[in-house]
Amino acid sequence: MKLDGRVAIVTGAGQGIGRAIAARLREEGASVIVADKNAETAEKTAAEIGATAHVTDVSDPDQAAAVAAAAAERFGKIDILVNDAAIVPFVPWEQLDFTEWRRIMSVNIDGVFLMCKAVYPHMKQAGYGRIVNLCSNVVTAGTPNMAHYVASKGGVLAFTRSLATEVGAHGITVNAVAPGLTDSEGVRVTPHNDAFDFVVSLQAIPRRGVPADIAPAVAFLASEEAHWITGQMLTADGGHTRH
Ligand code: 4PL
Repeated sequence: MKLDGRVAIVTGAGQGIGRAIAARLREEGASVIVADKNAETAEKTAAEIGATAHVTDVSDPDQAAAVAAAAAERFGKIDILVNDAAIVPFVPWEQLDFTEWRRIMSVNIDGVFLMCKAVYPHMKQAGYGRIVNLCSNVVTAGTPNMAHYVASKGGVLAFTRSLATEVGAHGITVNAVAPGLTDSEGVRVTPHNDAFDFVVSLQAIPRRGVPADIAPAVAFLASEEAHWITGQMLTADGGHTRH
């Protein structure tokens, strides 16, 4: 299998796209740490896929450092970091205030920064690493009712390119995967759930995206064979956006 012997941390892996990614990395042979702020879903998912649960709020510097330390302690190294943890809000611009803006930024962009900082010393020392950041096709589509989320994902994309440039000499690649609207638990509880018919009508492939549609793109970028690809965004959205 592609990821035999590899050690991966997947944030936001208790449910949704993160769960599908964690399951896929396990199927490819990796040891996986399911990091999620929700202890119940983290433990349930970890038990179901044969992974290790770690309760982690990625917006907290100490907790981000702790999950990296726990992974390194248990498995001796960290080969792969998938930054999936994110909040998916639905707030029209006129209702958007600074408290809500900061709530999204603290997880969606601060969390990516903190997790990259936490794993970097381990990857640098090994001379190998694969970082995959979950972005979104909203950075291309300019999707409404989530300007703060769109800004956070634009930040993730730009950060991905810049970090890739700084760490390439250490054998570390940094890429982004951009899903479109995907039928996950996080989306289902928001009014985005009512947008599926419209979004499907824009896609080249006319059906709802599901978490398992996203995982293969992440597994590829997390593999050794993606070694010449870095600083890129791979869109996996059924052809909704083309750019
Ligand atoms: C096209 O990432 O990509 C709604 C909600 N619509 O979170 C997303 C689209 C949403 C998206 C997203």
